[in-house]
Amino acid sequence: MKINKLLMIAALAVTVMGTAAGCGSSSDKNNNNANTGATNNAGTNAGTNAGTNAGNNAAGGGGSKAITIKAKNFEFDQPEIRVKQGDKVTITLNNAEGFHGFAIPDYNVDIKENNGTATFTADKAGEHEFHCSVVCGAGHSKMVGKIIVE
Ligand SMILES: [Cu+2]
Repeated sequence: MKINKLLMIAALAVTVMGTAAGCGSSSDKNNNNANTGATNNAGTNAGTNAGTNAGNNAAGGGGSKAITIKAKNFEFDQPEIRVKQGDKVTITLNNAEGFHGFAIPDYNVDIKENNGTATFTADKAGEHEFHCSVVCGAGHSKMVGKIIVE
């Protein structure tokens, strides 16, 4: 009976010490985690807001823009087209030599006839590939370019 009582006290002491130690170390870990998380969130938010605002400010479009592209074997006369975001863009394809098409997949544009036109609103910022959409010969795959919406 006396031995049992001693054992119980010893066990209780170990339990209390263990709990205290466990509490302290886990609370330290929690504090570290909370600080790291807060710092990361602040960084992400600042970056996103700055990017969005800059993009909106840069967009001064909304006008109409007519562009005629001349195609020959095997290139377009403008490998790079620049428009403002929000512009209503009308493209005319003029086949100066050979027979070619003009497609901008991102804007669902695909002109396949000589002096054909397509009109779209340049609402997606960034670079969008365009290419010849009529298999025209040996240099067909080289007939690519990009439209830059800024
Ligand atoms: Cu082609």
